[in-house]
Amino acid sequence: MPTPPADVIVAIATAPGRGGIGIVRLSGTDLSPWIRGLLGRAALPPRQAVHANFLGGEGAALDDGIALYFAAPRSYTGEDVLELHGHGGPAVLAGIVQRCVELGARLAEPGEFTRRAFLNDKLDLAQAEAVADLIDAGTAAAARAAMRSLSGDFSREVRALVDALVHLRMFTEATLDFPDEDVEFIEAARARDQVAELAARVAGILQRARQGQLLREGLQVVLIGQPNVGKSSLLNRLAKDDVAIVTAIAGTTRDAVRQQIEIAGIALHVIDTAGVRDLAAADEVERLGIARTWAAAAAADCALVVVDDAAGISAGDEAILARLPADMRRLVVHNKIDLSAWPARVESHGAVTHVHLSARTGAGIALLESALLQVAGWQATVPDQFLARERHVLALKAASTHIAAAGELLASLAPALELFAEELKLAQSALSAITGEFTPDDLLGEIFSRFCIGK
Ligand SMILES: Nc1nc2c(ncn2[C@@H]2O[C@H](COP(=O)(O)OP(=O)(O)O)[C@@H](O)[C@H]2O)c(=O)[nH]1
Ligand SMILES: [Mg+2]
Repeated sequence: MPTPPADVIVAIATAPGRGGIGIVRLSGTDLSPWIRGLLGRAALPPRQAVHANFLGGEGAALDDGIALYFAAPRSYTGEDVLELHGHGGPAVLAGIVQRCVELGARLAEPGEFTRRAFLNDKLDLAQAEAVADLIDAGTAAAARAAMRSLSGDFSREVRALVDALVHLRMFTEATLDFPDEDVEFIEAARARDQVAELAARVAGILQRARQGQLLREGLQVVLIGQPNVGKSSLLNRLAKDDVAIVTAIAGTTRDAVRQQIEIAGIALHVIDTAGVRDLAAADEVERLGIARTWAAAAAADCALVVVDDAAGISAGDEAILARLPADMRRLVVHNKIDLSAWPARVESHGAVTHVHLSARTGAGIALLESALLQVAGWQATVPDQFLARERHVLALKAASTHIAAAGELLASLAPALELFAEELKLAQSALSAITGEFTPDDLLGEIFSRFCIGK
């Protein structure tokens, strides 16, 4: 692991704008020039709030606040850290940062404090990512799952798997030196049982990570259908707010309206679109709106195709369904059941779920919400999700593929132990990438550049 750069970095750690307090944070190997220059003191006691003036170049006070000093390694970054808690105004904080730069500090890059924490082994890569995910979490459930990863639960499970793989590899490598004992090896190490157990553990973690990925990223849902079937009314009902204009005039919605809603902690990004109809009937604005409808549909994870319950699925609706990408998840919503007095209900026709409801009265909306969660792949029964990223899910999938391959090799009468050992090794390196044991520099750059400045 490379040694972290020793230069002193500085950034405003609090959100931009005005606030009760604002925090400027410095990190580096020796902060005494800043303690002297900014606070006029030779040293600060670690981990104690010290009330002080923050001094400008001429010795006049820029602000009056609290200084907190953390001596390495007991700090967020593992280096010496100085936090200046001042008044939360943009000009005040910019003045303090400016003074720090005059004293020789450099402006921190996004995520640089956390990157240093990672390089100094204060947290592993999955935990560092959880820091950013916790800050970005849009729902309470996502925040809880991020906290679980940040506290190291996810990393611990992954590490335990890596340890088990290493153990089995050691056994295998030792046997490889005595080629006649292959079969005894399998018996002695209970290798088949061990591989089966590893496969089950990876599958369990993968399931929890998949759910966490859904929590983190949510689902893009597009409302699509013919004019006047009630798409905008349905959006308003789901959002519990009047976000889209509703009228009895066909062609009211011109531009796509986006709204984030939350169901059981999952963020759904719902897009209401212009109704799809014969282009000859539409004016130019509506034609452009219809083009946007198809663009939005192409980018979504799931389509809610809305139809009029009394009319049923018309030829126009069939055409819309046929034009959706073949692999796109879809639900058909039969709206306006209040007019026909049919009860709200869910029906499955083949692989497609149909929900009969009324956007006007709200009857059947709860059925639609649970159908949406089901289409999204949400399993409320999976406990303790880890707020995982695509990267983690892919690594877990790779590990599970290699463990399965290892299991198949063992199934043969004369197993090829070299290949078996190789599969175990590949599974191990896939898992190690999650916690960052073997992580290329460009991946680190990519991960930390997405952080906010000051974290
Ligand atoms: N009776 C009844 N009318 C509805 C319902 N949903 C929407 N509407 C009416 O249908 C018309 C078109 O609704 P709108 O949401 O603008 O449809 P869109 O063109 O698909 O977005 C409006 O007059 C709505 O009040 C419903 O569930 N029941
Ligand atoms: Mg509309």
